[in-house]
Amino acid sequence: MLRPQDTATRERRSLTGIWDFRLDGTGAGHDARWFAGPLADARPMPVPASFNDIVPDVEVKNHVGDAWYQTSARVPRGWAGERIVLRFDSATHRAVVWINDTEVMRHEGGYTPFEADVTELVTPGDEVRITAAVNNELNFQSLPPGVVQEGPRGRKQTYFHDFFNYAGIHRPVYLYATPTTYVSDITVVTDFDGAAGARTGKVSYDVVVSGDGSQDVRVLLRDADGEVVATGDGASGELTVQDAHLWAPGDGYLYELEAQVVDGDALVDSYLQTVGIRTVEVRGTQFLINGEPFYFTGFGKHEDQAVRGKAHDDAMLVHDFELLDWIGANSFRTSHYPYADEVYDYADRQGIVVIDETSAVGQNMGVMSGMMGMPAIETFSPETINDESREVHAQAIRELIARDKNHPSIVLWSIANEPESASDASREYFEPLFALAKELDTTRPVGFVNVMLSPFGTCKLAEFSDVIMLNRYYGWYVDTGDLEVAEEHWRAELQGWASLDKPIIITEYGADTVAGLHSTTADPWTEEFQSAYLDMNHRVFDSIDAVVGEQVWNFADFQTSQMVFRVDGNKKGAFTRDRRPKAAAHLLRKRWTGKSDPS
Ligand code: GCB
Repeated sequence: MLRPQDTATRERRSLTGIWDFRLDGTGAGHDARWFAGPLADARPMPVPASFNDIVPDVEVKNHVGDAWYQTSARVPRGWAGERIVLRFDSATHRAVVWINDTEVMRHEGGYTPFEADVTELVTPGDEVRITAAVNNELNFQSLPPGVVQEGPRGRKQTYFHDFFNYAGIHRPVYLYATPTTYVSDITVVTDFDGAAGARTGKVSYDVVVSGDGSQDVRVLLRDADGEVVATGDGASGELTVQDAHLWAPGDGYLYELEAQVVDGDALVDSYLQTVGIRTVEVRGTQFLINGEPFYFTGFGKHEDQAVRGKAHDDAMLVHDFELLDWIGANSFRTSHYPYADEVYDYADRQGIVVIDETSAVGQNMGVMSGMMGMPAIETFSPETINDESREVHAQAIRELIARDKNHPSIVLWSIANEPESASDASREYFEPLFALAKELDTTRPVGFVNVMLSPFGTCKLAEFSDVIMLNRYYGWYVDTGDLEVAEEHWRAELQGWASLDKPIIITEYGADTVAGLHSTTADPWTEEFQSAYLDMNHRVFDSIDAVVGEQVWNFADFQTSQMVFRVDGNKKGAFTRDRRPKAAAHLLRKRWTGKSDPS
């Protein structure tokens, strides 16, 4: 499924703005056909935004169930004779969508796009009513999982992950038009020959055309100056680029592939696909980009900010990337779900390396009972995470790779964060999912993120992972405050993992820190402790060759559900939620750039 574009043959109309909105905790709106007319008793709600923090009302913030959104839009007159599509970049966590009185689509999963061909239901020049019932409930068959319980004050959502269950329409919505015969998919895979200075780039492409018209395809590859550097005929082939400028970390050089459907001399459709020529390979304990060892510096991030919650926001996007540049980060992980398309586009352009993660987070009841004092239940069982859940997970992997496969910035797929991984049941659940991801993309390594509860020697999934990704909190959740003991324990465990002859990325290490809290004795929660904690971790990483990356948890403070050990959210950010640096940010900048001046 390709993103909407404005090209010589395509046009899109954004439906972002203020929509009508109404909560529906009992699901009454479906039977009452709220889609069949103007939404009664509606209040205004911005799209994109999480609805939770827009209104100062706990009922809105903690709402469980459906949230109805409605808008109307005029279909451009000029779209007569075109194929017209309605697209949501995401709706969290699932949605049913109507055009006027007709249901046009349903989608499960809160972080990937969905769309419907609505040509037959709309008349160019006329207005249409668009209604979406967005549901935010989490259960054992959703990603991420959760449980809805009846409480004294109505239904309450609990979940097993450490970020607030923001919901709503988080990303843009479009009506767009394409020709009736159109490019429906493009896959590019890149490679190169030759040494630095005289590289010949190879761009294999595969274009899928849908519709009844001409299926003839022509492709043109342009460099960043707009010069055509290669052309090809046919729906698939390989283009050769003399003296190719490679995409590399810190150098987001992009070519642009134009895929044209042609009918003789006539242009039927045109779609533009950016291309970064680069390779990714795991060899022994090395992670190679363009054949050169790469060391990840950066963060696990979140899509999270005040007021908007998880909504995409260009100002925040650009600001966050400026901060990544300032601090010397060359990478981040899209913890713990696929981010907005715009984020990967920008990472491609900025030469920032991305570990792309599914929304499989919290599949671990051990963490819940061990750390959060919840009753012990089995993670994988017919009543909890089961075969149906696995199919949902498989679909999430399919949608992630289908959406993101052409981004040069993405070098590694993470199919889950901290699932149970020491049991036979976890192995049974995950083995086919690793196989699926590897089958869908043979060009990138695949991994998952291991939790402390499955230390070295106990993990039953590591053998399927091309890269070992570890989240460890020695000195914080264990050996709290005792950095000397923590250092010994951490080094001992890491030496074990290093014996597997795979690259190791530390995908999380961090300490909650209240900005402005200080102590001479570096006590937990102070800025001094966060710095000392990071220094200790860095000593450990620097002593182990197989460690090829360090991503601090987290880039910035973020909102969570209410828990006794969260103070207005998780405070492990190097930056505060409004992106002010803590002392740790300066420490990281020194380590990653060598710079210590304040600007
Ligand atoms: C983890 C999780 C992350 C949490 C973090 C923490 O291991 O992957 O989602 O926020 O720990 O701060 O506890």
